[in-house]
Amino acid sequence: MVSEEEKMYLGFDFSTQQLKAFVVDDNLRVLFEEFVEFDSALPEFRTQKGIIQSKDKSITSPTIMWVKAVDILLDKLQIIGADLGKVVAISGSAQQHGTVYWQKGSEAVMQSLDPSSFLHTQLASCFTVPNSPIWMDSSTTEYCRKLESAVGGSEELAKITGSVAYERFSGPQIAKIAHTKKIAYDNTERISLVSSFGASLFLGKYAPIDFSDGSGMNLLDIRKKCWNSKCLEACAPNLCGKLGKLVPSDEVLGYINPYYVERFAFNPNCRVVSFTGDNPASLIGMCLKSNEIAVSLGTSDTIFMWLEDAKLLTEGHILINPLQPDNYMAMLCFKNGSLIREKIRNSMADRSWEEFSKLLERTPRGNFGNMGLFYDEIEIIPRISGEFRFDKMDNPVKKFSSAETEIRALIEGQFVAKRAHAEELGFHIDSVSKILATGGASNNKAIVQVLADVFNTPVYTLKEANSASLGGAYLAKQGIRDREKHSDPVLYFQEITSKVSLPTLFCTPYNDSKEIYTPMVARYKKLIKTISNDN
Ligand code: ADP
Ligand code: XUL
Repeated sequence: MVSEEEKMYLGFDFSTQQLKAFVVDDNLRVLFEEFVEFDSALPEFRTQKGIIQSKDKSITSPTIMWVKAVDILLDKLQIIGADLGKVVAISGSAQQHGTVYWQKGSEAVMQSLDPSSFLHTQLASCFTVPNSPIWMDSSTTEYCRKLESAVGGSEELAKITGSVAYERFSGPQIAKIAHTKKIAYDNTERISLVSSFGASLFLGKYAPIDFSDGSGMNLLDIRKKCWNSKCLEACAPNLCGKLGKLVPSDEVLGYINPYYVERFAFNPNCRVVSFTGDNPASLIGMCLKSNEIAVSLGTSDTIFMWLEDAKLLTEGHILINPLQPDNYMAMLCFKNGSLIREKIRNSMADRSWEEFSKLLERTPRGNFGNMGLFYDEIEIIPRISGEFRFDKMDNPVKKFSSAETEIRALIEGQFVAKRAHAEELGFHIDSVSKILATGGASNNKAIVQVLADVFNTPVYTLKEANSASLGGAYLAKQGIRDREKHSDPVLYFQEITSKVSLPTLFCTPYNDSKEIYTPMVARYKKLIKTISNDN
């Protein structure tokens, strides 16, 4: 038995570029954190930023690379002194939408793992599709249209699933696999999301898909909380059996697989709680309140907020809420986040964030009217790719005159777009609004200052920028609560997070922000229409 004071909870995040883990104590204070960066720690998979882009433009990640990272990460946690025997529950998060295809018989392999050998050698032949399609892929447009027409149009699909069809969503991705890799699909016994795949590894059985991450598939009826048969049929044959059942995001799935008990000295009573998507997990890790909007600046940039009711969106997504399954969360995702910031940093600021920040701070708010929109990959909202620069008269220009103008144009353009689309989602700025920022770039004060200015709203940050893995650790504790005693999940969550440090004010908008950026948001809306028409 682990005593109350010694209890620990472990949260993972299978993100695009790395696998991360947080160990917290019973008061949810962080004790240990570790990560395995795919490109540098696992160079044999030849990923760039965790992904493989093939000639036909499809974007995948090697499934077995994620498996290999698990063994390495647990070793690293032990090396830094984490006593995994004190972990009473595990949960986690993962990049959303990506799919994993398990070969027939894989569950039996997971149940008879040999602790003296690595996980990845034993699971090497478990995946019928060795490279998992991930959220950055946008090669499934034809399957999106087919899905929408099968249910009576895009609006009807949004009514059922919370989103119109999106290329990266799992339904269209599965449809592409079923169509282009028929034998592999037929040999697939179970399809997991990256989150339920992560849970399966620890459980030693196929873990069910949870409501929140399941909402990112274009397959789940977000009101009835079950698979929609029309959507399943439109995507692939025999899909229901391959997806398995759905569970609330905080469901206890079972005990940890004995492999980890023997190999890493986990307690055999350690429980595995459902994993969920990284954005729902961030909502948990940030303890998001109703007057707050979260802006996550990771590989992708996302915006999300808590919603009591599901509303109909023509852009963006409604997901079932991970803490209270009768509530929802609204989300917008932008593909061109950190990677385009890094690209421009590398070409304009000597590969240094410090230099990038200096140049950004050297230019005035509003950038003398220069505006830029940069999409290295086809953006999700709006569906555009390319680089677009405009002078103060909205005339297109080929190049800006200096590195600092280019850098400010990039950052202002990114946040102006976010504000424009967040307003369409129903976000209103008022005197009590607050932005909570998270993700890799939320440490960068110069970037976050622009976020505060563009939204004309104070931005708070948490001590921990990795809210998705932290959310995984919180979810572990939330999951194993006594459900009779704590029947209201939200009240219980408030109780257990009462000792977590509050977000601190990081950047306050300058007085002239409204005057500068409100017109810029209007300009963005106009420019984006012109660009879309020309594309
Ligand atoms: P993910 O969880 O999607 O892997 P993270 O939230 O860990 O992503 O963020 C990773 C990104 O954070 C990197 O791609 C990097 O560009 C960005 N980043 C890290 N430090 C900084 C910084 N000081 N300024 C701006 N961006 C940063
Ligand atoms: C959300 C999305 C990304 C991924 C990767 O819809 O596609 O945020 O979850 O982080």
